[in-house]
Amino acid sequence: MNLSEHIKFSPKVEQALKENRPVIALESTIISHGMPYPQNVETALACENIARENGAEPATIAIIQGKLCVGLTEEEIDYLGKAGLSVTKASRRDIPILVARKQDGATTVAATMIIAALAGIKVFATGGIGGVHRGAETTMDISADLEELAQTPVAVVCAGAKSILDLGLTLEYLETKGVPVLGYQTEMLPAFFTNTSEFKVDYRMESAQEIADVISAQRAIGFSGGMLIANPIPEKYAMDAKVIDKAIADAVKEAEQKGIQGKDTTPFLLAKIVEITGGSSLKANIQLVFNNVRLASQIASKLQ
Ligand code: PSU
Ligand code: MN
Repeated sequence: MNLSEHIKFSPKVEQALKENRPVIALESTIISHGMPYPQNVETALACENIARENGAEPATIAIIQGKLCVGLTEEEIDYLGKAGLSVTKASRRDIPILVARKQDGATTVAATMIIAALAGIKVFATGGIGGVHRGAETTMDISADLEELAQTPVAVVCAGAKSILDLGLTLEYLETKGVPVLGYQTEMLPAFFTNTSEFKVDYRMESAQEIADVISAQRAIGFSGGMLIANPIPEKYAMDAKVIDKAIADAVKEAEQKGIQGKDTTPFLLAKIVEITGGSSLKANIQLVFNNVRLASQIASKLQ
């Protein structure tokens, strides 16, 4: 068996890659585990349109019946959205099992990076990455996304990190692993729902071209890792810091009380925050993802 038996490209993505046109990767855990139905499916389809409007072919990535799929049909996106938590949340460790068993998996940032890299896609847009969780000094809950950023050559555009994570420790971990953290038109790490935090990014970038040049340099000198591009939520969609901080603190407390662990932690917290904020966090979440898709598409276009 060789790799090509395991990867399946959609015709549009295959064509775009063949013609060396800009392509961006999109993940699928955000669809099944990151947002409720039907907003998850609407958002995923809207992201694909926004990528095309900005000159990039979208490749939404998931594992379907054991195939590493690069580019999904509308039916597949709808299936992942409807199935929700019943689909396996697939990170690096899960991929061989799902492939061997010919099962389905919604890919996390880590797994999406792996499949994007196999497909030759260099830029990936998401909402938030996993990171070092609050309390990780006792739980050791550190997302596999960080290890992937250290070793897989894909640039990930996100809206910073949610404060369900320990932002300071997440940045320390990325520094140790040698992952560049670039701020798009900001010196401060955005905190997902809000456009700033008390933490600094490594470098401020002014344009998509400047970011594309850093990616090209990373490849040219033969570095194997990825990089993180933090793109602040547009001001008009940003949430009130007090409101969202309280919602996150309450969600984290409830997760502890209920003994939520391991891969269930992030989806539990995401759903709880939507519930506590009466859906206003979901609106912000959707807009920041759109904003990231726009920037990722521009970067991919400049990389050509
Ligand atoms: N953060 C978000 N939304 C998400 C996720 C994280 O704001 O949907 C998802 C991403 O797929 C990310 C995964 O890769 O959760 C991280 O999960 P864990 O913390 O279990 O590694
Ligand atoms: Mn974890």
